[in-house]
This record gives sequence, structure tokens and C-alpha cells, in this order.
Amino acid sequence: MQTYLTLLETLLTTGVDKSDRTGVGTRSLFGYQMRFDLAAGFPLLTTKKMHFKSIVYELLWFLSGNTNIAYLNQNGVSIWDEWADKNGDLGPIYGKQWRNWAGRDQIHQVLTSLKTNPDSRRMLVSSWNVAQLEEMALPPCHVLFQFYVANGRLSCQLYQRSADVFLGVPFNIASYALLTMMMAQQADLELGDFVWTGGDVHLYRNHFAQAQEQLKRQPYPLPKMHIKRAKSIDDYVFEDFLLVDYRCHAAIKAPVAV
Ligand code: THF
Repeated sequence: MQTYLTLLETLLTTGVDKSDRTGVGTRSLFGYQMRFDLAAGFPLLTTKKMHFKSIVYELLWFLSGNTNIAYLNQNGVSIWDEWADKNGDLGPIYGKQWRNWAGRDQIHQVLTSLKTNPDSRRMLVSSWNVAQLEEMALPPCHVLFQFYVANGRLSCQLYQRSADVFLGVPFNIASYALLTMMMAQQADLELGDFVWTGGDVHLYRNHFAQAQEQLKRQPYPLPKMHIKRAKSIDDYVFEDFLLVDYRCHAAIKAPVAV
């Protein structure tokens, strides 16, 4: 994950100081790309301990089409609490758009294409439903992703319009890497790359010290991820995901900007 440390370093040294919606203030740059070879290991940060359980449950929650935090809370995950209304609802965010954009199931459509027409250049999933943005607790940060097959390998590229580099990005990378592995498994494809593309890529001012601390640390070799094959993309459960050889540095706390 030297790739990620390079981003931290680049942001701190070349980013511009910029105010933002939350009032915290950031150092920011516009347009950045990272590439992770999924066959080389699972791209989970090793320079701080990641709460892997939250990543898996959040992804299963997106895939189930659920947009209420009750399921996350029942499983000990609190990363969406700040944005939910009094009933725990977040409005028609990711899960809703992925699985039921006006009756269309984008995940299912991509899987069908991967199995029958893998050369397609139309294998996209968008969460940016312009007609429903106002109903969402927060407009989607990871807005759009595209799948690509070459030499029997499945790659995925994500466009993230707004990227909280210290807290969100390590989650988002691991989450989409997992999703790509699940899609590959369901479509009987080998693993290619996960490409992360960021728009407003920023480090909040109250994460600077934590970023500096991480830059002092030496990354460990990447862990491995074993996924037990499920009957369909809708049948995966938490216990199907086995993280192996995850050697990491201690966790680093940081406040989330709301
Ligand atoms: N808002 C902001 N400001 N940053 C984000 O990363 C973010 N998201 C989602 C929606 N709005 C966001 C929510 N995802 C954490 C991780 C992911 C989040 C929100 C918060 C977080 O606090 N992580 C801690 C604790 C982990 C845990 O308790 O499980 C960490 O140390 O990693 C990005 O999509």
C-alpha cells in the first residue's frame, strides 16, 4: 500500500488549502488515480489497523438494496449513524440505486453482461440519480463504477467525486476490491485490477497529524482474501469472507466530518 502513502505525501506537499461544506477545512487536489492488482493481494491498508468487519457488512448492506442503518447497527457497524434520520433512514442512496433504479437492477445487468458479453463497454453502475439527489441524506461520494474484461481477467474502475483520504478512501478501496472479487467469482473470471479515480481528493485539517504518523510507518505485505463461493451475488454472508495474514500497525483514531 505504498500507493496510498504516496497519495498522503502528495496531498500534504502539493495540495491546496480549501474550505468545505463541513466547515472543518481540507488540503485538496483535483484528479488522482491509483491502481491495485487484485491478484497480488488484497488491498487493505497495513499502516493502520482497519475495521474489516465494517467494510464487509457495509458492502453486503449495499448489495441487499437496504438503506436503513438498523442492519448495520445490529451487526455492530456505526459508520453511517451520523447521517441517518430518526428512523435510521438515509434515503435512496447506494443500495437503492444499485438494485432498484426505477425498477432496474444494475448489479444484475452487469453480471448478465459479464457472463454473456464480457467485451461490452457498457458495464456500469451509477449511484448518481439526479432525480433523487435531494431525497438522499448525502449525495453519493463513490458515484460510478465500470467493469472491464480482458484476457479472462475482471477489472473495475471507480470514480469517486469526493474523497476523504484518511477515513473513507481506505474503506472504499477495500470495499470495491471485494465487490470486484465477488463479481469475478460469480462470472467465473480471474482477477484483474481495481482502479481508483478521485475527483476532489482531500485530507481534513484534523487528520494531518494522523496522516504524518502513518507516513512514519513501513507497510507490511498485503493480506490475502478468500471468499467462499455463494449461489448468487445475493447469497453472500459475512462468514464467507476470510481475511488471511493481515499484519498491520496499530489503529489511528480520527474524527469524521459530518
Ligand atoms: N463522510 C466523510 N466525511 N468521510 C467519509 O469517509 C464518508 N464516507 C461515508 C459517508 N460519508 C462520509 C461513510 N463511511 C468511517 C469510515 C467510513 C465512513 C464513515 C466513517 C470511520 O469513522 N472509520 C473509522 C472507524 C471504523 C469503524 O468504527 O468501523 C476508521 O478508523 O477507519 C465514505 O464513504
